[in-house]
Amino acid sequence: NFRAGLKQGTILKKLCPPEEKALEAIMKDVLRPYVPRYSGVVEGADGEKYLQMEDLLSSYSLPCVMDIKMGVRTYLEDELAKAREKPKLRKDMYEKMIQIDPKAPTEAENRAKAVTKPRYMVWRETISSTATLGFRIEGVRRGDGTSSKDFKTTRTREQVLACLTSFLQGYPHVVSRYVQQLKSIKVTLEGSSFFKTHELIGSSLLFVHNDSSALVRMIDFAKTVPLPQGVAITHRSPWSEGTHEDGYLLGLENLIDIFTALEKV
Ligand code: 4IP
Ligand code: ADP
Ligand code: MN
Repeated sequence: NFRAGLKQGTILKKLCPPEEKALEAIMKDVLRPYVPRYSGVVEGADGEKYLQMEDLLSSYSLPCVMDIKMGVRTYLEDELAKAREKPKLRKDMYEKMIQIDPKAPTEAENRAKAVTKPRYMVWRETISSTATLGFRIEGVRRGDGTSSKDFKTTRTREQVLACLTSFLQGYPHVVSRYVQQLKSIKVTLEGSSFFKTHELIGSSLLFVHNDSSALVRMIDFAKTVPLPQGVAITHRSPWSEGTHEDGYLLGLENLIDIFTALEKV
């Protein structure tokens, strides 16, 4: 999905039209400083189209990196409607499900050896902290170069706190920088017309630090879409079908709360 950019300090991400539109709009919004600098669509050596954007790691040596997926919901309402109209059975998702919990599928799902995508996505939301805290840890890369995506069942506040403690181990000075930046992002989101008019699904906050600095940026707008005409959301209220609520601010507030608790230890 990613490759090195044509210009130094940039990367290329396979073009997806909603993400292209979102990045274009954000470049004219108050959110701009909190998103990788976007420099347009380019054609890769393979003839495919890519979004060229700032490589957030380029000025870091041995960076620690963490991807936190934001929101209480990870699939679009459109995906739900399509799955209802034309249920597509996903064997790969069934396999991923039984890897984690062999008892999770229903009898019918075991017979089909498959599940629908919304079924899998909702299950993932509830075994992780997504459904309750409005965010989940997706992956971590440590300063020694080792990485882990083994957070699928990290669900409670205490479990999240333990993962974050381990991520920040040895870098005590970065905690307050993360808290400050998360608070600035929150204030900026609350005044952003882009945020007011879009639902952000499956979008992440990327945390990057080393001995000397730390940054948080919003990434992954592949499933960030304009709200339908006449629909407004709080980004905080629980979702039910048709409301388009995403829980982004709920998650951000919980993250700020947990990072603030880490600041005090
Ligand atoms: C993945 O599940 C992630 O949710 C992906 O989101 C999602 O892609 C995949 O759907 C789904 O299988 P696991 O993390 O449990 O493996 P992301 O790309 O943000 O990581 P979408 O396209 O929905 O974001 P499929 O349909 O691509 O398999
Ligand atoms: P996908 O839509 O395939 O999930 P993402 O945009 O979420 O792709 O990016 C996947 C991973 O790539 C992130 O977790 C992060 O580690 C890395 N990444 C994404 N954007 C950037 C960026 N601008 N600079 C550096 N790393 C990035
Ligand atoms: Mn992603």
